[in-house]
Amino acid sequence: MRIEQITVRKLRMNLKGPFTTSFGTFREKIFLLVEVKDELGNTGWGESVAFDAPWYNEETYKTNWIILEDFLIPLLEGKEIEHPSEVNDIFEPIRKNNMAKAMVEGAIWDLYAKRTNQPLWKALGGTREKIEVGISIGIQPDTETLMSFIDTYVAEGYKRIKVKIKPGWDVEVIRAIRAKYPDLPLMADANSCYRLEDIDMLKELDDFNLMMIEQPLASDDIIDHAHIQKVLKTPICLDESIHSLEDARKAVELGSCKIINIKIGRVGGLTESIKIHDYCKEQGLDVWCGGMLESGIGRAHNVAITTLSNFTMPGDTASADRYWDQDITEPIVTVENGYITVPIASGIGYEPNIPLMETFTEEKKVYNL
Ligand code: OSB
Ligand code: MG
Repeated sequence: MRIEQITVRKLRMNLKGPFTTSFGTFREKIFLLVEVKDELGNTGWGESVAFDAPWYNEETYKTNWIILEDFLIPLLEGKEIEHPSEVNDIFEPIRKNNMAKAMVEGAIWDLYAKRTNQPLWKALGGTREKIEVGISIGIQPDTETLMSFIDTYVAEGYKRIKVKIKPGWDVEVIRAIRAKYPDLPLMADANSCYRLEDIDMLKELDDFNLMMIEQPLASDDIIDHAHIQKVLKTPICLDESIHSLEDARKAVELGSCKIINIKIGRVGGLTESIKIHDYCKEQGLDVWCGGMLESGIGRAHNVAITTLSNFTMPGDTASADRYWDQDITEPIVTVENGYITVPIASGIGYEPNIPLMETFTEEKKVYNL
């Protein structure tokens, strides 16, 4: 197949409520979507998980657009692609910019699955027809507010609760949750806000039987994480620090984590996600799929990758209605009793509702290759 056209859209969607992490608060989501078209007129969709500011990693939706226009599109020009796993190699000359690469690669995977009449998850080698889902809850103004969110999501059946932590919103918050819910599958995500000298606080968290502590230390660190994993019985899960199979291998060899959160955008696409998944399976590490407050297009890709056999822990791909008044796919991603039933339609299985999408679109550009 040849990619003959790429359409980029910049969307702006309001979140239902603010989502606060240790690095900042999201009230809306500004992001890019791409639609790719082949020589037969098949199309595929991808979403970039880069935010509008370089808070989580160094990319933004604007840097994605530049990389796409100046480098990724020229690399695709005139290329005959047999299989989407080749896209990774085509983009190899470009360092990093993983979220920009992943949005195009994901769209080509969707197109390929449609072209070959199969659901994306089957094309990826997935085996599960239902996936387990957890939910990530942002930092709240007070513990009572947090507790009422937890009550709601537990009642809705989510399989585990993740709470964001930061200095001043950590041990006491976890203690309060455990007092009410001693057995709840619970974890904490620090988004890189602690340092090695916070080891005493991390040791206190070790007493609460958490499933894992996600990315406690710096976003580029695997050395200090190895130091703290040695003294903690709670598994460390790495998110921000892992950008590739090579990063995963080094973290595992050093003992920096026992679990990896795979985000398709952070690692540069579905092909690299599969490689990390396969490696972790061989090494006996659990993996799960993280979220980036995506629209239905990005969440559809998350659902597909989570069907691989070593995604043994619930992911963050919560129901669309937890984020948006109206999501842009048909159907919308829906969690029932803590499970998403994986779609059987070909491709991503959640098709864009274009008229609705247009209402959130602020810019659009068509590239003919
Ligand atoms: O670290 O997993 C994270 C949201 C924004 C940026 C980083 C993260 C998150 C989440 C929410 O935890 C995941 C989601 O519900 O999509
Ligand atoms: Mg995280």
